[in-house]
Amino acid sequence: MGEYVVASFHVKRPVWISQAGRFFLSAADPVLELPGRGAQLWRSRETLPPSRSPSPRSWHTELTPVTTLSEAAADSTTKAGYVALVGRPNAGKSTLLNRFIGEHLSIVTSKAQTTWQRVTGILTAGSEQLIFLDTPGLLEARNLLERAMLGAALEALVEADVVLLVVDVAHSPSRRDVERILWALAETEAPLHVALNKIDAAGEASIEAWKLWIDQHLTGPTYRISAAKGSGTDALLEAIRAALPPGPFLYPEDEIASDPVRFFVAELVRETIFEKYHQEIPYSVFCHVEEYREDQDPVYIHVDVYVERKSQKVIVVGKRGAAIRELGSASRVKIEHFLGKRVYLDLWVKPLKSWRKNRAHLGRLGFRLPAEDESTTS
Ligand SMILES: Nc1nc2c(ncn2[C@@H]2O[C@H](COP(=O)(O)OP(=O)(O)OP(=O)(O)O)[C@@H](O)[C@H]2O)c(=O)[nH]1
Ligand SMILES: [Mg+2]
Repeated sequence: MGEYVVASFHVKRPVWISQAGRFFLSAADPVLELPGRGAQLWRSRETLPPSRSPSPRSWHTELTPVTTLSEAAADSTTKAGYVALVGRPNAGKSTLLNRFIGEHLSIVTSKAQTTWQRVTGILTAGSEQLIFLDTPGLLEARNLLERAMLGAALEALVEADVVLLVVDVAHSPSRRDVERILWALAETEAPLHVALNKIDAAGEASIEAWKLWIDQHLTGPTYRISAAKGSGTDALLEAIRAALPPGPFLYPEDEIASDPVRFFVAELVRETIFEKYHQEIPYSVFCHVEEYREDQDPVYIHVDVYVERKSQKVIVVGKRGAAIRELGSASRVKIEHFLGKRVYLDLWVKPLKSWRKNRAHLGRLGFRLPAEDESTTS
């Protein structure tokens, strides 16, 4: 009898389940992309040791798909699933993810379009595991970066077991809001829950306007919440837990994130850029950890801060380096809090010409372009 291998494109690497139902994460092989939604269960022809992971190319021959995860887990005593947090920019998705996980995992700012890539937050409680996917806002994409952002949100919708639409009820729904939401929700068949967020800052008129629109166009329960203050979020979490499909846990119980520490470090610098700079600068800057030396005290971290033009470098660095020094010290405080360690942060500002429109640059920086974009040139 072979072992089970769960492959999913959220996990990005094979997960092994022994006969006893325990999970083993294999080393590093990226998993080939599987069609369909959610995780799939594959069975190897023979028992494979947990340390051995087949290369993606050999998967076709070595592994036979036996059933879907939900079918195989019908008699499972646990529940687990992907919960996609989607909505318009600035609705409070990342604030809600952080509230659920209890950590500042996903960056939050008052400016719209803060989240650029999917952020996974894992909550294991009792016999349930919720894997939250925080996503970039459902925007009107004007450049390649924004197309990649929108693609990440749509991908999460396709993969979700439960969809949690977050709307900002402090503002009445605009035509663009509702059009974009309906367009995106067409991607998913998963059960929908709607969080009416920012209830603490909303008047009854805009709440009623959203409720009326939701009643007319969507099916699924609504919850009045404040992700920032925490009101209503426990009841929402309970409802989502109840909606999870049965299945084995997809991550170890003590894991809260699937992204590497480097990702969170770069994001904290980017969050600080959103706080310290204005106009087009936060939207033109991307941060990438180039070097991370954990064996040193303080931990040495070199972050490349990419700008699109030389003139932006002048602004980011500031007069006699004042702005970059301020950025460095504010970012360092956040990173030290996140890591629980002392940090030496080295920021290097580098022009990377029009990187937001350049497929090769975006690919190197870790963005995934939607399939239809890959065959075209920008
Ligand atoms: N008053 C109030 N503000 C909130 C609430 N939730 C979020 N915010 C604020 O709304 C702003 C945007 O929050 P985010 O969590 O970054 O929103 P988002 O949906 O992730 O935004 P993008 O990543 O840009 O799509 C921040 O200033 C938050 O502090 C809430 O319940 N009440
Ligand atoms: Mg966000």
